[in-house]
Amino acid sequence: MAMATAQSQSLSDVLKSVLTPGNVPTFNNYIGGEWVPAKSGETFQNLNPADPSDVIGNYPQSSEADIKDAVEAGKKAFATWRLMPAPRRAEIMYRAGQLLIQYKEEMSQIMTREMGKVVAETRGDVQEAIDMLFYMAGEGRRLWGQTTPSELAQKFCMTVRDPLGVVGLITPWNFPMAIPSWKIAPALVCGNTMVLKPASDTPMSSLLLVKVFEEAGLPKGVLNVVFGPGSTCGEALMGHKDIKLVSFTGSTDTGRRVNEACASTFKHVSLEMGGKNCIIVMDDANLELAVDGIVWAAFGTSGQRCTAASRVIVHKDVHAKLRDMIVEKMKTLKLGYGLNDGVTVGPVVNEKAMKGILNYIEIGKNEDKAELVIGGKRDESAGPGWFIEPTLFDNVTPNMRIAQEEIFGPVTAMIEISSLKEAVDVANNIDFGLSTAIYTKNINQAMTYARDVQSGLAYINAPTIGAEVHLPFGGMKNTGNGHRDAGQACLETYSEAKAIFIDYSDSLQRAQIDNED
Ligand code: UN1
Repeated sequence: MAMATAQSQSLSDVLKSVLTPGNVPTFNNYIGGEWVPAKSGETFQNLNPADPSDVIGNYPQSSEADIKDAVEAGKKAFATWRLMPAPRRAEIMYRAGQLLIQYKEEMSQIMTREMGKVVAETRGDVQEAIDMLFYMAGEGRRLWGQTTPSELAQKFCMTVRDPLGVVGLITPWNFPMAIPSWKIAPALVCGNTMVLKPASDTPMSSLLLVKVFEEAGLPKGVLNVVFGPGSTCGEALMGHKDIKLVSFTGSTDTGRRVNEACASTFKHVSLEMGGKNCIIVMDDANLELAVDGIVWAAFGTSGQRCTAASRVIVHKDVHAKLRDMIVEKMKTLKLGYGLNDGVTVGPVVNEKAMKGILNYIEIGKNEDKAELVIGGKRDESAGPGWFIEPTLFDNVTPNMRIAQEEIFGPVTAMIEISSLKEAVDVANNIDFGLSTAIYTKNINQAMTYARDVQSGLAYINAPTIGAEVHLPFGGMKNTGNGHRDAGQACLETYSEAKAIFIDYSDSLQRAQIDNED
């Protein structure tokens, strides 16, 4: 079959080439508005986790030299992009959002094929990118600073937001359009240029997002994408003197490395890392509702969300009943290829991930008291790919490894408590602080939980997943470094405050000195 490349094709032709059965296109990096292969000439394959014999495409195996070119292109484009009025920059983003709407279905299908989650969820992923583009496009006509009084009579004070320059974006595979959009959209509207280094498990979704911006008329060099491993491309971004910010979403271990690598050049660093999220179920909860929330939050995206509920902290009076109800609901889940009818849980992303999750299941089984209730195995009947049965442990105690460490798979652990105070203590007794939830009808309990819980997202009578783009997304403790994606907060990450003072007295007015009559 003829090899197609992304360089000369329109977005709709690229989509067609990927969707044509048997066709395996080869794609390039996007640097300075040109589609170019890696300098090494090497490529890597993008495989379907539901069926690894299904090759979706070939992508450039890039290295430091490619990153250097991309940063250079970003620097060149920055000179003019920063001067384009923000409302004009935003218009490009509106057009990009409209293109995503137009091609949402094709993009969702391709995303399911490359990373596994079921198509209802990949539609949500593309939708989240649409929401973020429109939300940030609106910012083009706000980007508010402050006007504030001066201590001197004939002086005017205000702040504006300056872009940082060329920023580096390192994004994960579990939300391959939503998370890049959380970073690209505010970076663009604030006037930055950027180099995107997407996860190697999901190059196609990132490429499609970049194609969308190309077709929407983004000037050359503003958004560059370089495919390749973190060990070369990620490191090269972090080590490049002209990268001003590295925004990273991924594991806590890699985030620590990003933080260290960026320290000596004083880069800004925005980190969104692991989670060990919980759902608390109190004795007065609507248990049907709680079960729906638990099963969705624990097994949606096969548990591969930073926000997945991997602990269920349950009041002793409803423990046995809740457990039975969860098991019943789990039996209705259907494991399989996410594009097939009726499938509710897809594969995990690759073989290494599968082995890591199965290893955690073994660790859980070897804990003295913990009981494996249902699941716990690879399921080869679901397909040739990386399928793991949704898995429930019970009688887990708060310090067991399966209650402390991020598993990033379809595994959740029930922990019994006897009071709200104990529930919140258990919820907080971890190194992470991304998302938590409580099911209770008691407003006093709900508000006490909301006051005391240490997590960046806190849900009442709703599961740990379901963030919306106009609210800040991020976590406390080892989940982050104080930054937030999305919401108004992301504008702080992608801009710097400049305080401007205008003196209209025609004389020297000295602050702190001439302010007395
Ligand atoms: C993630 O888990 O990595 O709230 C992101 C949610 C989604 C985003 C999750 N809107 O679960």
